[in-house]
Amino acid sequence: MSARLISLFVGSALCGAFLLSNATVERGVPGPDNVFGVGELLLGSPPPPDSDNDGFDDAVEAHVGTDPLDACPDDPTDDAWPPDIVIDTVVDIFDALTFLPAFPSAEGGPHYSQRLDFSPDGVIDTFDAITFLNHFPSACTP
Ligand SMILES: [Ca+2]
Ligand SMILES: [Ca+2]
Ligand SMILES: [Ca+2]
Repeated sequence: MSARLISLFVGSALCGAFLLSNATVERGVPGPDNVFGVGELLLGSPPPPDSDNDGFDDAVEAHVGTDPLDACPDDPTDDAWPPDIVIDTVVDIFDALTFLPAFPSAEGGPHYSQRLDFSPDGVIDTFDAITFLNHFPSACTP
């Protein structure tokens, strides 16, 4: 088998694996002879919108209460970037010290804060901590 054939085979196998894991085949409506003539291949679902491109979906920002159209605060009252809990354009030890008392906690509990529930599910757990740590330390420019 030539290198070109091997390359073609591997490429086809990878493409097949991708299609099996991501594709949906919509066959459409069968015709009068019960044969599907036209179909549509859908490759996965599009990512949820992140209008300000700050790494947090609009839905997440709506949940935590930050501005989904602003990636970085302009002043200390402009809550725009989810991990910047103490609003000052940097994610640093002060943000971490604000996050930690809420970890772990659940909605209804004394330490829970929806502002810190970065993976919106009513609990502040490892997933929220990982999301915060993915941005610690970092900074943004208004
Ligand atoms: Ca966003
Ligand atoms: Ca901060
Ligand atoms: Ca959560």
